[in-house]
Amino acid sequence: MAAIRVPRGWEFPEREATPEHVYWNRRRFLTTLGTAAIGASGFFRHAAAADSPFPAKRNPKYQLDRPITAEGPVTHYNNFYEFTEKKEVWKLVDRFKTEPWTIKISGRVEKPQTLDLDKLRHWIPLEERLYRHRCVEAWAMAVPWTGIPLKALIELAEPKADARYVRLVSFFRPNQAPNQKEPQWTETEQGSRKWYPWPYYEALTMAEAMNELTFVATGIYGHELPKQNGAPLRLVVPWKYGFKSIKSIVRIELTSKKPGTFWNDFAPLGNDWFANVNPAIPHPEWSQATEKLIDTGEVRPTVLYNGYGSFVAHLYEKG
Ligand SMILES: Nc1nc2c(c(=O)[nH]1)N[C@H]1C(S)=C(S)[C@@H](COP(=O)(O)O)O[C@H]1N2
Ligand SMILES: [Mo]
Repeated sequence: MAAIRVPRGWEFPEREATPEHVYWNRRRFLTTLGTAAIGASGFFRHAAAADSPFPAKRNPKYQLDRPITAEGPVTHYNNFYEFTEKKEVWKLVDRFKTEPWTIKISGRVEKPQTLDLDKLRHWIPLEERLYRHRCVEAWAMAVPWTGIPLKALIELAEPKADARYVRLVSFFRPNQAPNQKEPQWTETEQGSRKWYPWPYYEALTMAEAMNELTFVATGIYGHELPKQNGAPLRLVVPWKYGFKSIKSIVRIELTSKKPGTFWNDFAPLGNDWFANVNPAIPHPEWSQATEKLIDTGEVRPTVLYNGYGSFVAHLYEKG
């Protein structure tokens, strides 16, 4: 269902000419206007679809150590290379069709599934969680996601005993995602020129995938995910660098062998397979000791596992 379009404060054209820090500071003044606009579009959507799962109840277990990042920056400063290698993904997503959407769960499972996302949202109750989000590029934000634990999806398919990894795959639609069109070549950090191995793919160990933190989001800030944030369904693994949190998932495959991952295969230096946030391991081109909040510009020390050690450190301790 299409949302009713309400112009938002941050879409005013003068932003093009505004230096970034001034723009984001001014954006904070506009929050009131933005919230009112979202509230209105939300109201009409819900009136038309009485069974809307939004907004979902917040799960109080997951607490932040910083304010929630303003919505404008979170939805207008994105990494989504299928569309562009620049941050302004939101300008290029119009042709991307996220409805209808099905997700296949296959591989080492008793009951392979083809799930219709629209139905799924109503079968499994959604919850909201506040998570820190840290990109390998050393910027960070704090986001209210709406979704379900990945575990709930995996359990629908009944994993076999030899399932050891979970591989997740994004869409391949060159006609809808301009940066998937060939021929376009890019320079890797290692100096060789090669084309991205679309579609984007990621993987977790089974224990990581079943961890309570591992989340799949269909929403953000109390409404559906915008396309630039990975609609209609994206992974959220908050103790890992953002590239693990694969967007717009079409396939989930349980495997017994370790699958490759997009960034680790393409440019392994700085893009570790596990990619756990770690201030002590620098990227080859920059330190990971600190991170910069995208809305305020505040610089904070990076925390091991992005501060989620109490949930996940046991996964990596040698026994
Ligand atoms: N399919 C796909 N998923 C992706 C990416 C991508 O380019 N394609 N970029 C990743 C990176 S590097 C980050 S930091 C996060 C960014 O998520 P956000 O734009 O919602 O903040 O998405 C990740 N998921
Ligand atoms: Mo990232």
